[in-house]
Amino acid sequence: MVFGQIVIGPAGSGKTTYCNGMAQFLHLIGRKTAVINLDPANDNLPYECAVNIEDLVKLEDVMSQYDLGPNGGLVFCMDYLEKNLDWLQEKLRPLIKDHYLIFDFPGQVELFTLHSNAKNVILEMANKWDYRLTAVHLVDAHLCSDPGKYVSALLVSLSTMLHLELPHINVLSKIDLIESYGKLAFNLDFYTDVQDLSYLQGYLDSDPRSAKYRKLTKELCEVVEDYGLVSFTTLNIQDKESVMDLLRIIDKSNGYVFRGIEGNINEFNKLAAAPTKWDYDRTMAIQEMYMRDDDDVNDSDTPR
Ligand SMILES: Nc1nc2c(ncn2[C@@H]2O[C@H](COP(=O)(O)OP(=O)(O)O)[C@@H](O)[C@H]2O)c(=O)[nH]1
Ligand SMILES: [Mg+2]
Repeated sequence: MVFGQIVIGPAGSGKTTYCNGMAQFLHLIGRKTAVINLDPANDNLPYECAVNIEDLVKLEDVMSQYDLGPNGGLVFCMDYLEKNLDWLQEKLRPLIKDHYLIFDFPGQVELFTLHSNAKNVILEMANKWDYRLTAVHLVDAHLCSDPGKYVSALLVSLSTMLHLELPHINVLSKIDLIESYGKLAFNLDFYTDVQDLSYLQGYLDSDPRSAKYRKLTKELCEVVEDYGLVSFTTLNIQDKESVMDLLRIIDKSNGYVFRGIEGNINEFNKLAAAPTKWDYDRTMAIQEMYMRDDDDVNDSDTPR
């Protein structure tokens, strides 16, 4: 079974840095990983990519040939990828045997809230090719420093979740820099848990510019709260603990954590109901045990 991550989020939110950091971390813990660059606007990739969309279509060529700007060019490139999915499938074929896949996607928000091309690429992988994928949606933690920007981050996160229909983790990236934007109006938990947005209202009212949009903001916050879907986890890509904590959540959401125990419904139920942190190391131990058993069986050629 193929497992992986779809890395998305606005331009500059840290996607490429994340793909590099996460791939290095996975390499350190012994998980064979391939990073696939599907963002034609990425240059100077910090990671060694196993597949690069540049080999299929180049943003510069598209922009000059069709007289498009960078945004239009990217939409074209995603359309082109959607029409050439067999190219992607062929490139991934040698990897899917034993690699965990990380996809670095473009940062144009409209690709994940509005257009269907990137979504169709992702759904083809998830539904037709049966890859188990989690969307890792990065949002720059800097947006917490301004209540208006925070509301926009909530809306983008919610729209992306509803649009993609995948297991989805929202991440406040670059959390190491959060202090550098001044003191936050609320504790960090307030921003990550998204529990009672009415407190934001009072804060927004104190700024005459945002007071003008009081009613609109209130309604938008109510939409986010009524769905009850958006919450965030935090990430400092330089910090191994932080990357590990995020990986635990991702592994549970796309089912990687249940790998190897499909046949054991009791074990499956226990793991599904347990808190993420607690069960992780135990799960890994169980998986290793099952895999060792499998190896023993295979080695001795005993019929199962
Ligand atoms: N301090 C800090 N900087 C980061 C982090 N992640 C990314 N960056 C920086 O943010 C900038 C944009 O990152 P990039 O990965 O290119 O974003 P992308 O456009 O979403 O792919 C780069 O200068 C990175 O070095 C982080 O966790 N902490
Ligand atoms: Mg990038």
